[in-house]
Amino acid sequence: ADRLKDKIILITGASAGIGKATALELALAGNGQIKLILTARRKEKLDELLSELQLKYPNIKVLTVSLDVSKLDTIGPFVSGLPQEFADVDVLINNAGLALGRDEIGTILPEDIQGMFQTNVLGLITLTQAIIPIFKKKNSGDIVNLGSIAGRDPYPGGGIYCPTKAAVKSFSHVLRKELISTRIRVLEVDPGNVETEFSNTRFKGDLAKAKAVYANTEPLVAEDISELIVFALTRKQNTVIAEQLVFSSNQASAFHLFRD
Ligand code: 8X3
Repeated sequence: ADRLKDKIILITGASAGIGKATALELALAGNGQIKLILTARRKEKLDELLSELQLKYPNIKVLTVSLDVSKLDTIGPFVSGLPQEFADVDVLINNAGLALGRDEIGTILPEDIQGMFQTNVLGLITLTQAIIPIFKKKNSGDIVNLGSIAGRDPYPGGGIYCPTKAAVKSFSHVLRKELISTRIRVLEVDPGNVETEFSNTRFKGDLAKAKAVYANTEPLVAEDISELIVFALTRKQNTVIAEQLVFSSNQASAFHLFRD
């Protein structure tokens, strides 16, 4: 808990799923003695989360900002415009990301290709670039990147999503190597199936298709992943949990999924 004390923690995609669960888990682990910058497209969801956090932790400092990381030219102004109290970011959690469709290559919609790369890759890279100078200046800071089993074990129907997550992994590797002489940590978490809004988004609101992904598998939930993010962040400074590949007990690869 002491290791989180007074940290300024920026989370993207904090309105739901793993991002939201991570905000709550960090507040719990830090006993409310942290500053959270919560960003997502849906500001009203962030403000609901802000109320929930303030009710539980009267002293917590929370800033909610409507940010769509796919709108690359809004990222620089967002970082340089952070109020002084929140400007000296200590932790960046690159959580925002999405899958759109499971169409085979040759039939993928151009807007889906663009949508996934824009958020999962270009948004993540652009925000990281904007934060890195802050970390380098003080020679400390943590970056958590949300990868996926999809980035290691590409599957049919993942023609774009899988490459975006492979790009996240490659980017994390380069960054870790470039930062080897610093105290800045790069911590990647690679989940398998986690039941969140992920599949609702992928199947564009087709709830039956979304539910079928997790049917009879006892999937992980967002809190299972946020616990691991907080675990990695709260190890001692010299410990880098570079990558965590996480499955439910019914999953062993992108393909091996036991349904009972
Ligand atoms: C989410 C996991 O297997 O649907 O990143 O790609 S999967």
